[in-house]
Amino acid sequence: MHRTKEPRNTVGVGDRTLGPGPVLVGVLNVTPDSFSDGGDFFDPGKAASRAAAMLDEGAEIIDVGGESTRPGSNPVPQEEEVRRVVPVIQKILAERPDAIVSIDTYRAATAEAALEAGARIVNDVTALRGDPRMAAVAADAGCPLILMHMLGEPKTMQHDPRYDDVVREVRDFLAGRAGHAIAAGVEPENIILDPGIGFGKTLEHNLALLRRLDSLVELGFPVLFGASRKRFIGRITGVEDARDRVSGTMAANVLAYERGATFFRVHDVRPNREALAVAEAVRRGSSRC
Ligand code: HH2
Repeated sequence: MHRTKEPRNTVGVGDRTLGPGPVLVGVLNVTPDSFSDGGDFFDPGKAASRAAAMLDEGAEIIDVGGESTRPGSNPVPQEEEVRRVVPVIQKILAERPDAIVSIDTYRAATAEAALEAGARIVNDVTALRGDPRMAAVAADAGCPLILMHMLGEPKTMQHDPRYDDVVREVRDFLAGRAGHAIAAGVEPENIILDPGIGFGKTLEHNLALLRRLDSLVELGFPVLFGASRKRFIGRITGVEDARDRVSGTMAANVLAYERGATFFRVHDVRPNREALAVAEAVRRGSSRC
């Protein structure tokens, strides 16, 4: 049995509060091989311009990653990951000092280098299982920490993933990882949970997690939803090219917002911000403008 807690939909970063309205997290992949934008932002100048454009479109966080976790991808050496992300974080913050950057890594040394360069959130797709030092790094930094569910590892995770009850198993896993993080010294207020859409999940698993996202929200931590351009959207809509999956992504995000998600990790910031602004206005009975 899990205990139901009051939903929480804000997180503090320095003197800023993110939420309770929808928070757009702009994806910045500094990789040659990401599934939808691989190679586009490998150059630090291009990456920083992309970050600035996403901030102008309404992103509140820029999530910088130096290793693709798409199905079938291979890990990159840790030093190479740092060489990719640190100059980009520095350049973003030189141009936009107020930007909130998160580092998408499961490696403690990369997280440390990114935090040193000015990142203020750690996004760990292994939920602290990838590196035994990561919990201590996040606890010492006192920064928000995203814990994501993944079954298996990127290389093989889409080879016949199976669950008895995907919603219960993902919820129990995330509750356990949040407990582990808190035991290691991470403040509960800094924890964000993520069902890990597409990470060891079939189309049906992704749909069940979206349909029952409220059961993750009930754990009492803000929830991040990351469906942007993913394959299950293409399977439903028939859109092959990942870059053209924005309409399906918007629909998924609005449904996730309705079920209590606060953070939305997206490649296409403006259309998703607009769709979520409408959803928020309906919920609140007025718009922000
Ligand atoms: N999805 C991807 C990468 N990081 N982090 C969180 N917290 N949640 C997600 O759903 C998530 C994530 C995969 O998408 P993308 O970064 O676009 O692709 P790639 O891994 O190929 O770089």
